[in-house]
Amino acid sequence: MRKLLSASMMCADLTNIEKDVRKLEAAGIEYLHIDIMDGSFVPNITLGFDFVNAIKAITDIPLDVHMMVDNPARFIDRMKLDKGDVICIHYEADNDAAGTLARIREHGCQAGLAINPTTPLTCLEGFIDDIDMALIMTVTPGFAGQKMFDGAQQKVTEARKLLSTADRYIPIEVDGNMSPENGKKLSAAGADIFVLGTSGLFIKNKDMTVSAEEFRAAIAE
Ligand code: S6P
Ligand code: MG
Repeated sequence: MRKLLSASMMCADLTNIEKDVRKLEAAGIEYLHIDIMDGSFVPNITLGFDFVNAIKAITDIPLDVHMMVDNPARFIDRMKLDKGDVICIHYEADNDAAGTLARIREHGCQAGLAINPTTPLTCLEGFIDDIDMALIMTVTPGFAGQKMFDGAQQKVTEARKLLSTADRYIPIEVDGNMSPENGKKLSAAGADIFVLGTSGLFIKNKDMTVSAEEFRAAIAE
């Protein structure tokens, strides 16, 4: 499939979010990635459901909501989303991930399942029929500005192999330290959607359109 870019909104200018949304539209960014944390599953708290709904109301770019919260099912209905949007939950945060993924689909969205760097890929095996996207975390979730873990490329290669057993194409999203260099390696390994934060898009004194073009050029090589 065509490679897609997803902008990590926790790295945007929160004092002038609409201005950044318009810049991301101009840059042709395909998804807006919204990190929701609960201070329990991860040791941080970032954006919330009001932010999701506010962004949804001002743009047509599809949303890619990354829920880093324990028991995410209780919050699905809080977001006004549609069929182009993705809600991604963490395998590690939910004792009934299959049930929550089904609920996300009933809510009218695409369902994604995320795994942490330390979670083995075998954990995805039982969910292939339940997911529309797999999110391979390339940093420990919680904070922007970290370093990609060493085995990320190998893990994406193996994830692509595992997902090829499905009866349809399941995109792989990668999140954490997506610089053009890291994006290039993971694209070659089979990643499709790249979450761009401080390493790839929100860079001080650099135009977002230029950063996005540089990233696209790197992953096309
Ligand atoms: C981290 C979160 C991510 C970050 C993104 C930041 O918990 O899920 O989406 O916002 O990784 O990008 P970078 O380039 O600063 O690592
Ligand atoms: Mg994220």
